[in-house]
Amino acid sequence: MKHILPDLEYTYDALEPFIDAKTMEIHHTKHHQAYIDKLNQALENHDGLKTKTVKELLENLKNIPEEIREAVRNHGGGHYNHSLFWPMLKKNVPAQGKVIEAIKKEFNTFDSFKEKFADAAAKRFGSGWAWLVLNEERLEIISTPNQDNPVTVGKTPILGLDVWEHAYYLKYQNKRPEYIKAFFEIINWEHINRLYEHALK
Ligand code: MN3
Repeated sequence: MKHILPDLEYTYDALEPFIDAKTMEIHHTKHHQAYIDKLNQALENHDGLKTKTVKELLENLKNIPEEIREAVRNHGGGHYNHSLFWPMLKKNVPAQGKVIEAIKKEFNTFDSFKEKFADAAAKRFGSGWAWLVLNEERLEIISTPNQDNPVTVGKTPILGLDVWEHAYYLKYQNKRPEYIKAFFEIINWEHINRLYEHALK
């Protein structure tokens, strides 16, 4: 089983003006595709791993043969992170549902959640991701370097933001905080709510 690029559920210009169409197209067809190609390449001589989902590979990273562990971590992580990220994005979805109630409970107010999440995203040095995760029963904000995914440390991603420069540089150049601010306008809270309810089970 080869890993393949998932289709987007929307057109490349669907997130304009918050994320431009060109960035979306390159990000999906070039960057995401490259992670998949390199993951498939790494798994080429490891038939036992070819039946595993990318999530299973990342959950069990320590059991991956050492000679391909870094490749699976980076390229498998890149594939999984982006596969999670695309459906998290949609314009004009109101912030409501069980996950919003849980966010308010954990972070006092929705604004203070936004502030903490934006802070984690802004302070991630170099390339990486900011996440809202479920850790046991509680929501938590973390960030990860490179393409590391929270499942490797036993946490369930609920919301994620790609803060690699390739995610925003064409439109925002070095202004990562402006990209982070725009992100809050395009969160598909219906989808995030489904991820949260699923994670609770
Ligand atoms: Mn990316």
